[in-house]
Amino acid sequence: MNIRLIFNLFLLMIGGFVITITSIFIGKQAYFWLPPQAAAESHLIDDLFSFLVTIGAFIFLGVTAVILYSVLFHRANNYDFSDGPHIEGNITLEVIWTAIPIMLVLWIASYSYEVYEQMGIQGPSHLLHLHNPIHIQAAFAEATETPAATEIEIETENEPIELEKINVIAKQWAWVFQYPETGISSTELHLPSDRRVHLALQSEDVLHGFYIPAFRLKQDIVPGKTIDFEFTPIRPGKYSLTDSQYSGTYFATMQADVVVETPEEYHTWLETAATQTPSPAKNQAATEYAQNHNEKIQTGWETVKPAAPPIVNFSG
Ligand SMILES: [Cu+2]
Repeated sequence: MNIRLIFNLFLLMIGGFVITITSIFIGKQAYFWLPPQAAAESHLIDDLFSFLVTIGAFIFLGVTAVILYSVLFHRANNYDFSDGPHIEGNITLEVIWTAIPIMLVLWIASYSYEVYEQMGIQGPSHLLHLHNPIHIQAAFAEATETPAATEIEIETENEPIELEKINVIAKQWAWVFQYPETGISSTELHLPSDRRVHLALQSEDVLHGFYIPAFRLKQDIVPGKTIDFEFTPIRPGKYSLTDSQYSGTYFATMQADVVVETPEEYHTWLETAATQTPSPAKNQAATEYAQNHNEKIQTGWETVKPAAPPIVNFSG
């Protein structure tokens, strides 16, 4: 072994070690770049994010280190204009640089899917549809068993006993939250902490997106469909809900406050809201539309007329 080879191997080992440690450190930092973890699901997402940042940092630092090594140790001499060595191909190298990215992509995909499964945000009914219906046998399954039947039993067993049910209505441009058990409505979303919440998402007009960054949850609301959505808020506080799908002129005003409070405070809020007579809520889209239509100079460009301000018990 010559000195050069020993030096290179030593450098590779030291470099690999330093880059690995640094990448893990950067990955841990990723937790601080995001809003507070206000729902149980946010931990899963943040772990996944940290994992992706670690891999990203490792690749970035690895590539940068190789470039630096080449620049420092393999620099051509001044006035050396000759061509580099003619390399025809290297099967081993090509197999390696194809196999590693494939494995990496499969690893990221399976981990992401696992996180999605663990979140169970579509509720137990959705999980049933993911599996094979009773009539259709999977291509690889033994014909003697009906796996779907056992699947159903497991789902009902796991079903949470206490589910807080809330209807969410999205329209141009307002969010309305209905609490069917008490019959009250609100333009502010109040949620009890440490309870599994079941939302039934509906749109009255176009596509909207239910997005609460502090919960790391985002779901499109498709008109003409009721979408079941489940999660568990864990951290009392005030967060914001925004529309993640562009839905027209006053889309930017489609925001609502999300208040997570202890179950006791939540029930007090429900009781207080029930005593209030329903009245039209303040609606920025309707206000801005009226203002624009009262101005002396009219552009003549028509816009979608906002829905009337929602009539709710509680308007924040
Ligand atoms: Cu919208």
